[in-house]
Amino acid sequence: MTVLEQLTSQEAIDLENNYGAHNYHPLPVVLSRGEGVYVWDVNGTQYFDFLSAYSAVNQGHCHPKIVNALVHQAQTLALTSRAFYNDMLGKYEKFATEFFKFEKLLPMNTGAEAVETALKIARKWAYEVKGIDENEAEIIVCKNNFHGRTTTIISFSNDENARKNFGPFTKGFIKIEYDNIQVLKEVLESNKNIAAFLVEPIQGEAGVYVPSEGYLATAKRLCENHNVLFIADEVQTGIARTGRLLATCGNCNCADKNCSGTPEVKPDILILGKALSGGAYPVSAVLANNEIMNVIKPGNHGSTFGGNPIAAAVAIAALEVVRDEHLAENADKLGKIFRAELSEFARENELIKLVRGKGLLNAIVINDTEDSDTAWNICLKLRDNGLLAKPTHGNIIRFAPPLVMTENQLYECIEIIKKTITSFQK
Ligand code: IF1
Repeated sequence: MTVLEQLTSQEAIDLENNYGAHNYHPLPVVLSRGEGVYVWDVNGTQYFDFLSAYSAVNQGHCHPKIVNALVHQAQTLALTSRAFYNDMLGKYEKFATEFFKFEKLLPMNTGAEAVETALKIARKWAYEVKGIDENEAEIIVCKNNFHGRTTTIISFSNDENARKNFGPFTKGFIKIEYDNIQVLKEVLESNKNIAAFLVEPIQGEAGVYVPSEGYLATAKRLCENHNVLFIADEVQTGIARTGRLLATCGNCNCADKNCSGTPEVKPDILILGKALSGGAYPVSAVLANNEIMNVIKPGNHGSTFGGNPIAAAVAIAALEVVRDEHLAENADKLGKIFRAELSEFARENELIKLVRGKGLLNAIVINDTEDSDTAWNICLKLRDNGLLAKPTHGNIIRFAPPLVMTENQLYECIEIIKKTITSFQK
């Protein structure tokens, strides 16, 4: 068998089991092609993609504008390292900082790297600007967070699956309950060594938990009052996924051409990844204004691929697609239809406990025990019915299609979901 020979599903699965680390438990489907909202398996079966590579493919699979930018730059200049300047990075940094209304951008590759970068910036700012004693800085995080899988990040996770036997862990983090302003206020008032508060505007992996109205704005205001940096991890919620350019835009309407750029909650540090490249290439970024970002000096931080010319070209194209195809507006409109239709269906169907989300980041909570395999079995049946989705934790199924989906396609998918869940009627 040559590496380019077409595999059967089982051959592909066997190869991964035999030669790959077993760090995932994928749904049994072997994909070989993607375009827009569709993916196809090795047998040519077509599916609606309702995971979007965990919100990395917001612009749709293999978007021609993004792929063309990737191919052209790859044929021109792929990688220089940061030992030298290149003619793409500055253009990207200017474009992206103006796009998100910050003064500076630090380019990285994966979301976890960008989270680690934000933590380092916050700590350095705490020592050199706020004046906290060195090595005493604390960063507040939320229980049930997901920010990546590095050793420091799992140090403040409470997911035993992600933590067990990976110690010893990094110190300097205080875990509080998500969406609880009172406990955040108490920690800020009782501890002078707080550098920052790191939060997901919606807790994706935890099960698409949307916080109470005003939670993020009040949390930001409390941080301001205590000279603490508000860090928004928008790796999953950013880039139009929740119906706004950023989830921290809140009710501010990005579709308004006169967007003042002062969203409901302006983070001190913004973390982006995933759809920053439309899923075509690993691109992440940390954005902040000069007073914070200028604590970083040559030699403090970096990465071989961070800010490479291909990443720069792809990210510009990916953001232009978000803007020119009005993806935030579309996500807002289709998300409202999705939740209305499935909430109505839930009222007549005992298997669905509730539907929640924002924009096209939604989840259905299955009315079964946490350890039941009902959600998994529903996803297997959804696959058989032509739609790919996957449970987050236990009995919660995340539904996150590419933001380029049309209304007709959405209604077709809603019918597939309803038909599938009905077939599980006890
Ligand atoms: C996997 C989860 C989602 C993220 C937020 C940082 C990162 C992520 C809010 C790190 C990454 C990915 C990781 C991916 C599956 C997916 C995921 F299930 F793991 F938790 F989306 F919810 N901040 N999320 O969601 O970014 O380093 O992965 O580029 O690990 O399988 P990354």
